[in-house]
Amino acid sequence: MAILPIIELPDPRLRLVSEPVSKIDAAIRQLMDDMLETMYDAPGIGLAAIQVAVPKRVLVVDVAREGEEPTPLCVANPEIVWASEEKNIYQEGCLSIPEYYEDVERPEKVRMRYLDRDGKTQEINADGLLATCLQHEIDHLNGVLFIDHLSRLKRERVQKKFVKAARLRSDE
Ligand code: GNR
Ligand code: NI
Repeated sequence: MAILPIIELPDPRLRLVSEPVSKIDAAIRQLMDDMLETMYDAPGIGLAAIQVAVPKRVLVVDVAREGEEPTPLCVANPEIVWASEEKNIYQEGCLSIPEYYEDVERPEKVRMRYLDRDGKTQEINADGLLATCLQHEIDHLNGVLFIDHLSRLKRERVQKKFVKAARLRSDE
């Protein structure tokens, strides 16, 4: 297992559309394990492969709270097969946009089809924080960030702040 570096805004790779996985082999399982370790270390409740610079349709989540039994979920090639009309608002954050949090509205419940760590097709119903987190991660696989769900003013303000921070780092 390994902790991988997490890429951050304004890294253009965050805008890539990730490629489906053709089969779950040892390398994909290794990637999933490394992503879980990276996510727990951060700490975060979800991580998409592109956040560790791998443009494959792979994500991991665990929304169990501290002190609770861990509930890791490893996902490849996810598809939302149903989303509720009812919406939910959660304050979201992203490991690729550190220390920025905003409310985002998304469907409250979703049904997701995916390949598990053994390459078996699965479907799960998710609601609450898990539903929000899965939608946030699937957005990453499509090059979409949670700030894309905010007003243009807010999005551009955050983007500029991170461009400036990157410039200051490279000027050192
Ligand atoms: O750790 C994370 N917390 C979070 C909180 C609300 C909604 C979504 C998330 S996902 C985020 C980790 C991350 O950036 N995943 O891509
Ligand atoms: Ni994120």
